[in-house]
Amino acid sequence: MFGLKLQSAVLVAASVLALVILVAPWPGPVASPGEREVRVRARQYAYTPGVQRVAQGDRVTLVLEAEDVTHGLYLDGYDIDLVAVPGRAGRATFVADRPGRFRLRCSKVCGTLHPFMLGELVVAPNSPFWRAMGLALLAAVATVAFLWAGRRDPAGRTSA
Ligand SMILES: [Cu+2]
Repeated sequence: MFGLKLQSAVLVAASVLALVILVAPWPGPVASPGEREVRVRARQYAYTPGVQRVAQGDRVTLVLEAEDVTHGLYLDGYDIDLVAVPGRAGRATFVADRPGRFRLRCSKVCGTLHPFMLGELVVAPNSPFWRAMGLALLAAVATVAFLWAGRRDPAGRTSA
């Protein structure tokens, strides 16, 4: 009887924890991977916005718009190079499969301060991946706890 109660308690606790892992708000800028269009406006000598955020796994279309002169955008880590002329945007699509912070820099000489024309792309770790890892870990711990609770049953009774 005691074992049964303990096993039920383990089951209830595991279910509650699983629910928490599944629905708890993810602390990050974006919730889940998907299609994402990232627009960057370029003018001497800055990108707007200066920092872009996507989620790991996102299929990102990077669009570069030049507002004054011809600008480029080289994305470190992903080896993407775009060129935009005023009125004609440059674009490239890629899968943001690596998390981290990646530097953007202008790849077309656009004036005296061209070397300082920088930006950043932040690829946030994928939340479904970490939720799945959390669930897998919970399942392992709950299984061990459930079996342990069953062994404590004085009557040797186990329930599945
Ligand atoms: Cu430039």
